[in-house]
Amino acid sequence: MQVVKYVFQPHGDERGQLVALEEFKDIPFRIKRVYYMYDTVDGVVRGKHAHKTLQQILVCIHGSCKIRLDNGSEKKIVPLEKPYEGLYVANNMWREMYDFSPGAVLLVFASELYDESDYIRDYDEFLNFVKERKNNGEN
Ligand code: T46
Repeated sequence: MQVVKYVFQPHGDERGQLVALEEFKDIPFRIKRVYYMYDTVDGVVRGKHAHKTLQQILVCIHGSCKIRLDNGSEKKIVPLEKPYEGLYVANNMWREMYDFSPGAVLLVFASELYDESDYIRDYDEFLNFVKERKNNGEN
């Protein structure tokens, strides 16, 4: 499984750092939605789903957390610890976010508007989805 992590260019000077992200340049899709999570309760695991079409870039802009990615046959754990790093998460990837440090803020850029019907929340359904895509010659 290939993990795609972007390292964004900070504009640093004596005042501190600034990161600017533009669609199709730093973010590989049109940004239709931005959301973020904070005050995450200690020990909690978020996510536990995949998507039919949604692509996202996850940036832990404060603190740290871990992302578990699962493509149906392989799993990888990706730590997000830097505000200038973005993890690309494709639709067909089961994702779990956990191990949030106190005060962590996870910012997400999404390629689509919120749509509950795009979620695959059942793991067996996810495995079937991945299998069908493979049978159809899709990634
Ligand atoms: C994902 C991971 C990384 C909305 O109303 N609009 C939104 O855009 C989103 C993302 C959520 N919601 C509502 C739906 C639920 O009532 O906010 C509540 C929490 O959402 P959810 O349980 O889906 O949150 P996570 O942290 O499990 O997952 C989220 C995204 O939903 C998901 O697409 O990939 O973050």
